[in-house]
Amino acid sequence: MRWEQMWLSYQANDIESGKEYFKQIYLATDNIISQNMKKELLLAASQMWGMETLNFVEDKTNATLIFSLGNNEKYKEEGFHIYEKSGRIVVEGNTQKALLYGMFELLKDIRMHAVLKNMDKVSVPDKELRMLNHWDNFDGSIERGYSGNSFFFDGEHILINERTRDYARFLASIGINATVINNVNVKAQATEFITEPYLEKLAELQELFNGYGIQLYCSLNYAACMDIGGLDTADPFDENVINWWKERMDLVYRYIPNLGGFLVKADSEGRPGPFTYKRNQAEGANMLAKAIAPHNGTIIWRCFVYNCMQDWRDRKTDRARAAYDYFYDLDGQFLDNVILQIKNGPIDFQVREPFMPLFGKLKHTRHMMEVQIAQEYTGQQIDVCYLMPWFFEILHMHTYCGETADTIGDILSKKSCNQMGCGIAAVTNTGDDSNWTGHDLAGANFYGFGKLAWDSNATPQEIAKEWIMLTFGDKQDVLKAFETILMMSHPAYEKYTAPLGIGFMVTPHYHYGPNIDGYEYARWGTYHRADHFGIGNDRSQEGTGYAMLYHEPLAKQYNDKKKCPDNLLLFFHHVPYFHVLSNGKTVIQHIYDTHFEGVKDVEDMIQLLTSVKDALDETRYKRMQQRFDLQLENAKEWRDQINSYFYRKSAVKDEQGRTIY
Ligand code: GCW
Repeated sequence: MRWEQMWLSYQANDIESGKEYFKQIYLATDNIISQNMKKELLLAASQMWGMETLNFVEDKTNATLIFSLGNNEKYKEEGFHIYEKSGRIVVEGNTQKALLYGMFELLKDIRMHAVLKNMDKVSVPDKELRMLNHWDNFDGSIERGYSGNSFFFDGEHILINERTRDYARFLASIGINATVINNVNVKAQATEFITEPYLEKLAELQELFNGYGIQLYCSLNYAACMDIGGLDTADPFDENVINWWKERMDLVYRYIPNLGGFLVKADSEGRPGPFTYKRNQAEGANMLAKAIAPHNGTIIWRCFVYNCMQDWRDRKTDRARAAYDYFYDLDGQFLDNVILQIKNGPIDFQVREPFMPLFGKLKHTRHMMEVQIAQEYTGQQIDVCYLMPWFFEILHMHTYCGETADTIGDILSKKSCNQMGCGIAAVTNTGDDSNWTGHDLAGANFYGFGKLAWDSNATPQEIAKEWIMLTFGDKQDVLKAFETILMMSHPAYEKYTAPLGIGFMVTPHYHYGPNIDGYEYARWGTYHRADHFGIGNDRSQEGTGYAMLYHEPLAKQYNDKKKCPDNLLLFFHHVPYFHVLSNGKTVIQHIYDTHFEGVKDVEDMIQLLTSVKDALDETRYKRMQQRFDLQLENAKEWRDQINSYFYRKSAVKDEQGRTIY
């Protein structure tokens, strides 16, 4: 099966201008990246204009397209400058990788029919680490994967082929510079990744990635020293454990000298970690960090640590507090080559959550943010849910950390909280489906993440337009229809699923479709606490106190029912169904209204898709249409289950007398 090219299909539309600049190309250096650049330029030129060869020249005097290595502090390591002057285009950067990014930008501009004459743009990424996290298992399955199986692994083998190369091209084309290829839940055979039989293959993969400016990372099993090392402890203070990891890292780096490092999920959802030995998270992370430091490696340590054996009767323990409670006091204790990886919200990638209060509180610890473009809780790539508006909102939230630059985006781009080299990671939505992402429109999340990772100020709407044009061509009606669909999709999903920031209410384990009480009496710490009178979690000062973990004025705002934003009300408060929201509606009426509206939104999206049917190729149209049918069913199921549940609980009728079962 041949796979598709997503936004890198140079045949998506007719390109007239630009060809004249491809007459003589000056690309002086000869290294693994420049070779790939030559290949890409030829591929693009042949597909856009039918050119069969390109003329790469040694002398720039008459060159029409010049890639030039320079030394300009402003561009740092990865930024570039593209300008047109007197019939020639110059792409400048300080490193070969910067030129690679500049090349992809130029090709994009050409395909977007940008005016090349006198163009002049400088682009420097605002975040250093722009990373994907794959939850791919060694057997080829993918945890929370919704687009087929892994293209990295099959039956405990590491795959490296043309598809891997295309993957690397995609990443480079949107500026992603690091990737973790295996699931953070490292079990069984995957623990052996760091043994000789696999290291050779991983080295080969890193070699391929080198050609696209991508650093390879792997996830590791904290108890590997026991599982494969034969030790009887994983205590980070134990001499044997310390030595085992030192030797292990030496071995790993002998094979892969420029491996980025490791991502670690410890003491979380059954994974081993330092807690077993009464050591804290810093003690655990630092042991690995010391072992990897001689090789300039980095340990990325996840903060997704919470008690997943909670008693649902217990109203004081609050999963939302967990990461804060475990990590806040350790601020300043992590070594410099540790980066904490913090999920955007305190619970788990819900359609709406407040931001994790560790942002703006950690002042002496490197940290980055983790988001999820695999749509585990946002429709599983059956329902369309374009996440960039949501991520954009998160990146622009103020933490009120006391510095002028105080948004989450500012922190991730080193502007505040003493950050040195940090960034953003996304749990990715890719698999071996021919279109890579299952839903064709889910490609917008892959593309969009790269763009926002590069620049927190890239607007979701512009990103969407760009992506549609590169992926589907430039027919105006298609552009308009898809742009509308994408931009309405996250609000729609929020409307027809769990209301007012309450989250969860999903089918246990699978996390698709409604099951309002599915997690209510379970151990996972995700409750809605609905009864005959009201609904919501009391996280105010009188409740679990979570609201007070934020800097002022946020703490006060979240703590007060009357000031708390509507869309987070039930996250922070338990309120009666008659509580009046800022829009003047009662909570119960809001629930009814949004759930009816959400379904209507999906119907509108389907109409939009149908309206451009003739302008789309059949394969993609059919794939999308089938998914939209399922999405409509899903939305109806959510609407009717949620509305019926709360109607029966509250016994309050819908003001508009619509059908509630
Ligand atoms: O949301 C939960 C997922 C798990 C995942 C975990 C995590 C990889 O349901 O499948 O495990 O988060 O982030 O570690």
